Amino acid sequence: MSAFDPVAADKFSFGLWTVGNPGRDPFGGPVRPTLDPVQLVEGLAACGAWGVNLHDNDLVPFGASATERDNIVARFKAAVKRCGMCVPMTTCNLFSHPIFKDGAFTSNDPAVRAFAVRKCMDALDLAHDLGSSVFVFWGGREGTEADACRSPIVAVRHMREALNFLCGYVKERRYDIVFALEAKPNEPRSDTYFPTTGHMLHFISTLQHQEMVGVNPEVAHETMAGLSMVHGVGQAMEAGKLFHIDLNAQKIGRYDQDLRFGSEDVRGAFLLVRLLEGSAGNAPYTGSLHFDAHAYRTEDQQGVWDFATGCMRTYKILKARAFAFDADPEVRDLLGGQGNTALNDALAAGWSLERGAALRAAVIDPDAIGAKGLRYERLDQIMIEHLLGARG
Ligand code: GLT
Ligand code: MN
Ligand code: MN
Repeated sequence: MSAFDPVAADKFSFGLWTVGNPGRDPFGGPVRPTLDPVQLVEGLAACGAWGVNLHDNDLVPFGASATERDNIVARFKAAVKRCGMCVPMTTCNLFSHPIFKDGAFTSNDPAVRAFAVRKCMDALDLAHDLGSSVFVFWGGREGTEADACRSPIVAVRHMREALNFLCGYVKERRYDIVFALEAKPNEPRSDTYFPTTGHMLHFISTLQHQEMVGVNPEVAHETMAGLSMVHGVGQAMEAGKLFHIDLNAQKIGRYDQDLRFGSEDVRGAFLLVRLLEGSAGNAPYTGSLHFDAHAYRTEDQQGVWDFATGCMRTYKILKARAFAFDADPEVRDLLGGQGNTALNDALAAGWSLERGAALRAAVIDPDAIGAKGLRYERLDQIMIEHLLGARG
């Protein structure tokens, strides 16, 4: 067994919709057979994944009777148990059925909003039944083309009402579940409400039970918005709001590609893993590491398992590279020396008359500081050399 082979302690998970993606795209139909959820669980277990995540309708078809549902769920739970896996996250499909064509929680029609909330209540029951501790909300249809159709102010209010309602449901049922909100700037809608993780973070602070709501940033979605995933995730971690993460890869300026983790922007992936693992000294993220990606359309089922294995191996290789980088004596030297610690402590302690006076009295030479090189060229080159395997 190689050091980069996945083990349960890594907490790697995949959605049924990821390894089960048959390769359909807007220009062509499926290129792979649709596998049964039980086959997908078995395949994931064979690859060494720890968890399997799902939408309600990835498992239970829309409109199934209660008996059908119970039989499907019982069979699936038995497979998960037999394979030694778990279902760390469940979510609700609020985007496929035509009723959601103009949004779910933000639809103008109260009947659509009620239907969406009710569907989530059922999906939360399923999440509890499967033992999930996180419930993701991805509002794929919460947006517009004809923007005159609704005020964005009203859309935000309706979104808040739905989430407050569902937080109330979870509390009433005493489910041990938290919510994670996933942003995306566009696709399938022309413009999505709450387009970035930053928008979500502020919105969460306006909710009734904000302590049970965090974010689920996705590499592809932040990249589509032209933003730094690492910075967004860092802000979420600092706020104690990184409840889940969707790992994949994406080229800038493209449709949502959901590529194999680390297959594009390797340095972005490296910096993300470094942050999540805390190799630079920050508190690490301890939740599950979910891959929301799918195999190229060129692949058959074996290629899908190659893809899944690749996501996990690349994560572990980057993790080893991150720790090697942060342990490198030259890196420690370059990042060491935090400057004037008295000023640092005064700023951290906050305003007081005394500290205000101390700041005014401190000897600070702006020209000397401005003239000094920071040696980031060297730092970045060392990082590249670690990444390319030429060092450490
Ligand atoms: C869909 C979307 C993803 C979301 C999933 C959860 S479904 O595949 O593209 O980004 O995370 O609803
Ligand atoms: Mn996602
Ligand atoms: Mn995506």
